[in-house]
Amino acid sequence: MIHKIKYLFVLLCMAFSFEAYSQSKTINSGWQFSEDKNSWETINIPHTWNKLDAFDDERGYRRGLGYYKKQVFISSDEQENVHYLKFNAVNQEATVFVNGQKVGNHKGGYTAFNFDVTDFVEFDKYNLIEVVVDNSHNLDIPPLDADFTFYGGIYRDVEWITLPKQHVSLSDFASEGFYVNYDNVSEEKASITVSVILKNAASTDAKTQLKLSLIDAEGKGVKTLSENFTLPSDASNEFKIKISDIYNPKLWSPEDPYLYQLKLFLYDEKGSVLDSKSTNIGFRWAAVDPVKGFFLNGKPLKLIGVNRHQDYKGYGNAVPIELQKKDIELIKNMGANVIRFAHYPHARELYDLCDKLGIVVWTEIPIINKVTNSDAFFKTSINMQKEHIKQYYNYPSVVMFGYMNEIFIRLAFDGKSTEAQKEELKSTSLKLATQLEDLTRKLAPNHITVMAGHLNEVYNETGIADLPMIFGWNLYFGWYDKDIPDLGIFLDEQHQRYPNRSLLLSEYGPGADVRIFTKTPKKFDFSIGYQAKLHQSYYQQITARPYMTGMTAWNFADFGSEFRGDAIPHVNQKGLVQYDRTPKDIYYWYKSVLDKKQPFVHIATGYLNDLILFGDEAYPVQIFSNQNMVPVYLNGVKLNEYEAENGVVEVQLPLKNGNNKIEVRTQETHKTKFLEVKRVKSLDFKNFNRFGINIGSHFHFYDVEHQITFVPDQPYKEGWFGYIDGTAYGMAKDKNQGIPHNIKNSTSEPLFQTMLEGCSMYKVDIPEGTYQVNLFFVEPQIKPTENIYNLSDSETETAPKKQRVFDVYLNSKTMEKQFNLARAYPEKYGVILSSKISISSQEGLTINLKAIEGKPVISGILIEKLD
Ligand code: GCB
Repeated sequence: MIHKIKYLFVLLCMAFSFEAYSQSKTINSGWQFSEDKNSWETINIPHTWNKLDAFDDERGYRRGLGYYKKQVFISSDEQENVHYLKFNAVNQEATVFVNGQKVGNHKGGYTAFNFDVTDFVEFDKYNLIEVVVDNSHNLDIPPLDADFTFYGGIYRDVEWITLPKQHVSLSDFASEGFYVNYDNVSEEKASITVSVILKNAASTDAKTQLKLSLIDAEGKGVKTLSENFTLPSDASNEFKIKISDIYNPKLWSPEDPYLYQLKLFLYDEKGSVLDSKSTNIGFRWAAVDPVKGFFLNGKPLKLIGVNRHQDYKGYGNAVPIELQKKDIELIKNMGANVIRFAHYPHARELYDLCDKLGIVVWTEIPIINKVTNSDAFFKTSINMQKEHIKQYYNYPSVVMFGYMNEIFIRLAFDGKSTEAQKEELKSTSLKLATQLEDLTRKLAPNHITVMAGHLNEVYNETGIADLPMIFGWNLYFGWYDKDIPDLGIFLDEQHQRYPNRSLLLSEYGPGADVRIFTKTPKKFDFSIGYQAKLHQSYYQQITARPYMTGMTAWNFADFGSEFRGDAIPHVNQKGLVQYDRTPKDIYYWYKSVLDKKQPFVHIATGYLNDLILFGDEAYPVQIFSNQNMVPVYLNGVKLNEYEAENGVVEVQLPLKNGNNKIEVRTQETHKTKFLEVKRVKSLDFKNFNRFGINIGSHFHFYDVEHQITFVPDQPYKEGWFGYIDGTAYGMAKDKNQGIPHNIKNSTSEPLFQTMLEGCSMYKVDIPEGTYQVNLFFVEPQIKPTENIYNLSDSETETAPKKQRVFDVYLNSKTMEKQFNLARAYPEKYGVILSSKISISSQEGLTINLKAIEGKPVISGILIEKLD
């Protein structure tokens, strides 16, 4: 017993002595934050001041300054130590003060930085830390411009790190101070060389010992090495230790992410621990071949996965790390084997998780869309890439280091610059790319360098696409460009022209809103059906081409993009999961083709519900499965056993009126979905009392706000409903240009966005009765006809030159006279006119839009039967 207590005591002492040496603690709680230094609020890190305003037109997205302060007590027990203040990310420029004195400044919002604050600390006192954060547009800090929101704030952990005078350096671009190089890895044998930067902050030389242990996943020691180093005073020195002859190493791969641990201990002369570090070790080797694709451990591996942005609904970029880790689990669970952390380094904990779960990583810095021709921009970019590589170097999952995305996109859409200015921009971009490529190859000689470009010949012409080891194309055929099958045509042509270039499809995907579904998916309709169609085809096209190293879908999740408006304002909706990470159907389709471990079935009805079906019309539903044969039952009756191709079968379901039970039953799986349907023979309002039409559109829209699924539009059919004249507005062949985004006062964007223009008559054949009729309108001109909402101005000043003015009648009853959306409402304002009307027998409802000037528009109708 006494022996045991003694043992415990020794252990405790060891723990304490260890603690007294190197210690890192997060100081995230209870900071004071202010936008103006007048009123302060108490917040916790992670924090951003843009989590709400970037989604709210009324508040407006504030890019500017944010002030943070916090007091930290430092005891005189720590007087002999050195002190570091570490910020894991602050977007995008931070100036840090301790006790009123400036300790430093850092530019760049996605990498860590630290300051040695030893000389600023006052002991046995509260020390005041102040941070001025700036996320204003700054021409010297990348990204200058990009399709995501630049949330300002201290959004990753802040740490106070206390170290003995001799320690593993923290000053090499805020890295961990040691780097693992895999010199030689094969199935038989491996060796690693570890470079460690040891710092001695004391004014005398110090004798130390560095011990390295390699431990396998079962916790067994594989190799241990110790070396003695005398550290010269006031200096940092790099030492290299080689661990060789590791026989039959277990290899790391997505299938079997076997990890070893490397532990480093720095001891003083007496044998007490001064500092310790550890990292995952994954033995693997990666290679690319321009004809055969990507290889891991000598075997071909098609990289299939996603891009990820770090923000999350309701949090901006200040997302709790546990929530972020869920993303990586979801991605793995989908069957993906690669993540492109776009367009900037993400939290380091996630890379650790990629090591553990087995996901190959492409990581990059945010030099996007455009560069500035200034020394300062170059300097920040180079510094950022150094931080990036050094901080993320040791994760075995990190296979690819990148540094630029679509760097010529501004140039391509620039109508203003002269040819000379354009040439200058090209050569500046090329110059910076060359510097970054050289730097990356030098700092990370065992990694693969990457860059992504958009569909434009300029990447070939300038030769920029030949710099990296893999060139990523971001291709949106069937969305921004031409059609879905053009993907393969383009890639084959590129491969033929540049046979020595390794290619990856680094981005692709359409926007998709779970509220939108249709039997006839079309480009730019944001339907889940179109999303399925595009992804399914892209997957086939890429897997059929061995030269393609892989594909990463844009994007894992919907994300905030302040200037953008898809079917949800300020959100880019190309996610496979929603902004709150609820999977869209397509997520499950990927699982059905990528994850073969367990039998899997998904019935892709999404938010499809409360469908109104006319006559005997059937509705097509896709079923995703990794099984070959899919037996489908409807309401207990077997319809058929269908053969799944490319992970999918589409079944025309003869749904009955009421609740339908769709089942897929195999020996191993049983999936059920219920679908509520109203099957109608006429608009008799017998088994429904509300009826909504999404005018000008071919899709159903499930409207949360009005709690109804609007049916698609059609030309008038007797006994039903439809338009007599008019054309669908905005759904142009190629783009949704012209559709108003960010509709004010409503979340029913897709209802307002699609509309008929020039419709003078719309008929709905409803029986005798009293109804509430709601008509939906919005002025579709993005730049409305002149100045709109300025009622105080005189008529002559504001009178639009060209406008649309029309009278609205329900049957013969006037609903609105001289209706002028541009004149009477703010820009992009969703307007609802509502009126009660009694309809006599045989009369039906006719909406007459009588043009006075310009062409009338109408977006939707919702009719409710009152009695
Ligand atoms: C791209 C960009 C990405 C955008 C995406 C889109 O090519 O690289 O940042 O978000 O397109 O959705 O348009």
